[in-house]
Amino acid sequence: MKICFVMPPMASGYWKKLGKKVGPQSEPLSLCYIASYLNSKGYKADIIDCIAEDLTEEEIEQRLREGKYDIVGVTMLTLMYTQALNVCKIVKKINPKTYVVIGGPHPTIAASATLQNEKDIDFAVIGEAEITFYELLKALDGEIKLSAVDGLAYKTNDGKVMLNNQRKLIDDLDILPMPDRSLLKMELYRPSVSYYKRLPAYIILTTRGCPYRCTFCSKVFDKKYRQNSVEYTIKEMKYLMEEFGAKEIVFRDDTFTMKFPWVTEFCNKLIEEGLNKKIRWSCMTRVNLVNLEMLKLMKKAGCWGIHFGVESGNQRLLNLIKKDVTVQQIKDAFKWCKEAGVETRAFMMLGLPTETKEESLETIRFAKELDPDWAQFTITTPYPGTELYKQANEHGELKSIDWNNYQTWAGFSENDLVWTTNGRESSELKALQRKALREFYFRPKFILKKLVHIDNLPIFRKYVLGAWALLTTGEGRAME
Ligand code: B12
Repeated sequence: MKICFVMPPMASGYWKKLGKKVGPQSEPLSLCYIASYLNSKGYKADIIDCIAEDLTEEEIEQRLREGKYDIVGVTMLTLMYTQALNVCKIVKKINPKTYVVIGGPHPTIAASATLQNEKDIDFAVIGEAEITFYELLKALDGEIKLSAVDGLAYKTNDGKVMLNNQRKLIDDLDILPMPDRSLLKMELYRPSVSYYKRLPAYIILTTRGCPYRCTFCSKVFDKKYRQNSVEYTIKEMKYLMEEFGAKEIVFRDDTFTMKFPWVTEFCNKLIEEGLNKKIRWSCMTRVNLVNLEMLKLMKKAGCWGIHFGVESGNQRLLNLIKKDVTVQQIKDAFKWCKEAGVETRAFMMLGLPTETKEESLETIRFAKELDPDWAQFTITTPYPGTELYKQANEHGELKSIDWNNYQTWAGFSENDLVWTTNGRESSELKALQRKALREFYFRPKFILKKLVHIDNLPIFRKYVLGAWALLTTGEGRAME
């Protein structure tokens, strides 16, 4: 069976405009994991990344036609719904007999509705897909029954949607083969401008699942936290260095430092093997999952930056979104990072449920007071399947279920917000997002700090690019 996985083209709005200038070209590791697993079982799966390759609809059709695939899998984030569906339509136009499978965050929470509404989709995989997809192939070959494939949703001949049993989570992530990046055109990928110091910089994911309960987060992998072994992770780093010349790794895990013993072992291994001198890295975690001692060790092991989901500086709002951290914990984490010499990024949210305009301004002031090296201000967007989505009409009004508009960067697009909390206007929050970014980044203190640390031309170039994008990208402006 000839298999192809497709990352659909970029959604409209921010990701196509501001994102194209300074945003990431991110390796589709989800597809790489599944394809590598299938290939290790003797199948032949390709990947087409329409975002990185910047493919037009005609080019996508041509590539799919040439491949003569029997089954095509398409990733679906909520924001990419229409783009993903377009790919499914193209597949069916070329050959109605080709099976179309969707997977990823959106089908994971809305498998039945999506299958019911869209005639060009045959199967939806819910959650982790490596084993489910493999068993689906066996079912299509007649070896097992479709109804026996856990984690699968499908349509029967009479159009009824069937939802099979839930798939058991993979306990030991090391059983999965390392994502085979040779399936991708690796020269096309780079993180967004503020996420790296040196290129090539590539992403690795070491974990799945998160036990925390933030109301805005789309849970793809359930609560159970699982992590690759230190050995597996270091092998993956070495592979990226040797095969693709990686100078830097961006760990994209939501909570990289959940297990202190893991972090200690990982850092000690990097130092022991002298890898801390050869490769630098950054990661993402929560403020309650770091301490000064650990940060100093991480710095020694080559970690240059940590990104924290701060969201707000207001304790009432932090409690309301079930962030389970205190304002003091936030302040401590940023202070310790400074002490350890680790750069920081604060992810902030504007327009949280019940947030007043004064509280939004407080969030911007708090970000400046924390004084991280980078700050990101996104607009609260209730994604389907989240607790926030369920509460949306209690604290405000959900104005659209056009998934194209579910943009956290709406301040940089023409669309109105899909949701605002009671008493707040879309236009006010969009303007606030632009104000927050400009106020944060165009402070003399910030500019001076960055200028002092410029030690090579590419770094200078990326700062200019970032500043230019902020100045020239905004609502109503023409953005090529
Ligand atoms: C890296 C990342 C990004 C990267 C790259 C995304 C990409 N192209 O893969 C960047 C920075 C570009 C990004 C951007 C955004 N992201 Co993002 N991102 C992630 C992150 C941290 C990791 C994704 C990942 O690689 N996971 C590892 C792989 C193995 O897991 P996976 O992707 O879920 O894939 C597994 C299954 O879902 C499934 N699967 C996935 N695809 C497919 C396809 C088929 C055919 C099948 C069968 C199965 C399948 O099988 C995979 C293996 O088991 C996740 C959070 C997370 N921890 O997963 C958020 C996440 C995916 N992002 C999210 C969001 C909201 C966004 C943005 C909208 C954010 C914004 N601020 O605007 C944008 C949208 C960008 C766009 N293209 O339109 C949400 C998605 C919610 C939703 N309902 O769609 C997530 C889940 C975060 C969250 N918890 O809320 N993101």
